[in-house]
Amino acid sequence: MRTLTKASMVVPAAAAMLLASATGASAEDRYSMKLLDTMGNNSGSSSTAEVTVDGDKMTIKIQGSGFTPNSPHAQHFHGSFDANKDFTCPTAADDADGDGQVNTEEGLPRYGDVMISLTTKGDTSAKSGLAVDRMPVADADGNLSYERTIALPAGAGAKLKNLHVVQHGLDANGNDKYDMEALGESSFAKSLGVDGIPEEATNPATCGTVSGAAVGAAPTGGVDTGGGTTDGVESKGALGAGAFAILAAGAIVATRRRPATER
Ligand SMILES: [Cu+2]
Repeated sequence: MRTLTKASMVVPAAAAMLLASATGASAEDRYSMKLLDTMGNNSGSSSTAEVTVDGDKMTIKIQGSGFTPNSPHAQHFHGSFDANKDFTCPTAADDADGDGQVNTEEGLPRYGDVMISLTTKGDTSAKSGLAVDRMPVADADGNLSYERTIALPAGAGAKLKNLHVVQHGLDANGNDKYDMEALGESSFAKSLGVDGIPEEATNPATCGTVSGAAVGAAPTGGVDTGGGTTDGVESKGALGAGAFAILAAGAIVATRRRPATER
């Protein structure tokens, strides 16, 4: 009788533990995000993202539409893991030169540096921020799908809600490709020593905060927005001139192909 009593006590305890883990007593956090053209860049792009954080492991799924077809779209978590530095998504107010596009440099003070590069394979650190050969490519209809599980830096999982996702690359003149005719050359790429990259390829297309916080709010830290313009991957120092090599090669191919397709 005594063993039976013990067994009957153990079973409910085990069941209770199972129930606890099934009802979210684990460290898993889920975020549903909308990635929108908060910049007013007329990208025509939008995405939904699902982020699941389990300790320092993150799974992110992105489903988007309205992207430049058959073209790579760099995408990153921007901001800072330091909760005191309050970066967020840019708005049209960040269009410093008033040309109707918040370009990469204009967005940086608002959205901060690259923290995680959402590549399709390999490295996901800030160093891969412009590894366009490992960024997702929109299909022929401009739809973009992405899913990856990423090991985060130690302690970063809990801080992910400080960040936001930015997807880059838009088609301002609606000709289904990145070209110079629309917005000219990317001054950002040029600052990295790579000529001939269309600004369309580098401008932000969508943005969404992990926390769901309102975009474009004034940074709570006053003027200290974290040095986003000086020490990150999208600043000059962290990238070699080869960062855009693949994109440059793609542009050359597109240029060469054009006469053939128009003939
Ligand atoms: Cu970015």
